[in-house]
Amino acid sequence: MTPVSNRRRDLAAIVASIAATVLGAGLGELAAAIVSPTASPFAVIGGGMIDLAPAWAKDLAIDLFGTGDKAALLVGIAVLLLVVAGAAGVLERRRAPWGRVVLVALGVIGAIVSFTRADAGPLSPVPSLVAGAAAAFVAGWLVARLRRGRASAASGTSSADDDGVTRRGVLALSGVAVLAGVMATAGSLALSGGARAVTAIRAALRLPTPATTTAVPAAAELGIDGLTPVITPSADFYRIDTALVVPQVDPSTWTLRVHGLVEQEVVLRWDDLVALPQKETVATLSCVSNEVGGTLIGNARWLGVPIRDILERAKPTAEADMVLSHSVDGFTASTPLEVLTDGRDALLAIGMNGEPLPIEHGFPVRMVVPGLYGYVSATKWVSELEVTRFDRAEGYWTSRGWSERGPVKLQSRIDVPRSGAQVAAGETVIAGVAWQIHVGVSGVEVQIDDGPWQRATLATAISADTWVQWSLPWNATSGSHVIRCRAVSATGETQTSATAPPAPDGATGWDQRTVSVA
Ligand SMILES: Nc1nc2c(c(=O)[nH]1)N[C@H]1C(S)=C(S)[C@@H](COP(=O)(O)O)O[C@H]1N2
Ligand SMILES: [Mo]
Repeated sequence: MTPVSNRRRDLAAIVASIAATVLGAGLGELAAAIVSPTASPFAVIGGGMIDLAPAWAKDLAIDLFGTGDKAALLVGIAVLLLVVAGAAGVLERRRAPWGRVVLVALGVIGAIVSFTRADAGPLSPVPSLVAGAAAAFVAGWLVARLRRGRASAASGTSSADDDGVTRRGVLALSGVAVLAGVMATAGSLALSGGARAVTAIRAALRLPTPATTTAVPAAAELGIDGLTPVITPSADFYRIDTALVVPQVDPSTWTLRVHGLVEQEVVLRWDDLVALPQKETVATLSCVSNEVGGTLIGNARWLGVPIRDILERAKPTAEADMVLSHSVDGFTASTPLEVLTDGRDALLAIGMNGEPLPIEHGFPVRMVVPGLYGYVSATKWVSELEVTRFDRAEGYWTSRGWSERGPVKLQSRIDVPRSGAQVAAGETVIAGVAWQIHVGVSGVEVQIDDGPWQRATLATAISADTWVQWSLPWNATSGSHVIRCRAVSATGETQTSATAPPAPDGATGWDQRTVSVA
């Protein structure tokens, strides 16, 4: 036995084990597509990792990958899995059956984690167990062939290249296993009928006509090139959530249970909800993770039923001070009862910009509460309103170190010119958006280099619940310039220059752009 052939055999074992794992993973996905899409081994492990991640990890992931954080996580898991699979191959060749044990253990870990997921059912562990068992079986079989090749070569009963042929045979079979794994994965995608079904149901839905609407005045839109439109198209609306697999909720089986500290438990079905008087309102939604100058904020027309109308039926008891909203996927948000009943347009929303909610924005029903960051108010795929107290329960992000309450802070952003933009000297324009949702903005001031603060022109605000566009003409002189902006709230407060990071309750500081004028 030469060292070279040993190394070659190790390599062949690594390839075989990785191929077996690709096949196992593919079969796991196929099993998940049949029993329950959210039980996919990748979704289960990724979801578990997201839930275990500490507070800073949310921001770090958003910083590093933007809203592609989920794809990055899945790629990371896949790479890690293949590294472990490769090691298991070497282990199996040298110390059988320990390689198989490692692969089965991976499946068992997935099965155990699957039980901890919010939407776990009795079949949830099946896909992970299928994946682990298939990977172990195929890896064991392939590596055994490698070992047999060695045995026959060593005993001298076969020709000298018997080893090579066996190794090549194992590599060829590994190729077949990878192909089968890829086909199984493709099959699982084709079989994801649940997602297609809900997409079709959504497409066929007709939204009820609102009893009251909010008009969007023409003067709310300044119409400046490069300035964020006052209403964000749904396709451009930022998306933030912990759901690795977007929940697929059929309105015909959706229910909302209102319970806890209430005199009367209430269960609403979709037909009950759409039969109630609907309100259409415009509100800006911001993520607490939005950095100064960031884009995790959008403004949309929302259609839905005021949450206070639902709470009125349930009659919260005097001791209640919070509503913990639950999503079908286990996410929770703690919203002060006071905010939900003070008369603002806090909605159980079913429509966004004139259409049913997009599936990734919470179809069929989500919450929208003007004035609060999304993490304490905007529960998507909402299924439960638990009336409780702040000293008895905590929302998802609060238990991970974020603040218990999250009123949106006074902020303003420069959209034009873009950071690092090349601007031609002469008359141009500086423009952006400003907000303190549910308080309103009375002015925006702009400073160029160390010059005086100049008052910008505000567009007509749709309401205090939305951001407002602003602009300032600028006679740009050649050279490099620093532009800063700050908002003044409707209550006369000036946006603070003190910088704070997003955690634990929202970023502060002034947005600033450096532009070079030619
Ligand atoms: N079910 C569920 N709802 C959720 C979240 C979540 O992770 N899961 N994230 C919240 C956060 S942090 C924000 S900022 C908003 C974002 O809503 P959007 O994705 O529609 O923009 O949803 C909120 N609702
Ligand atoms: Mo958020």
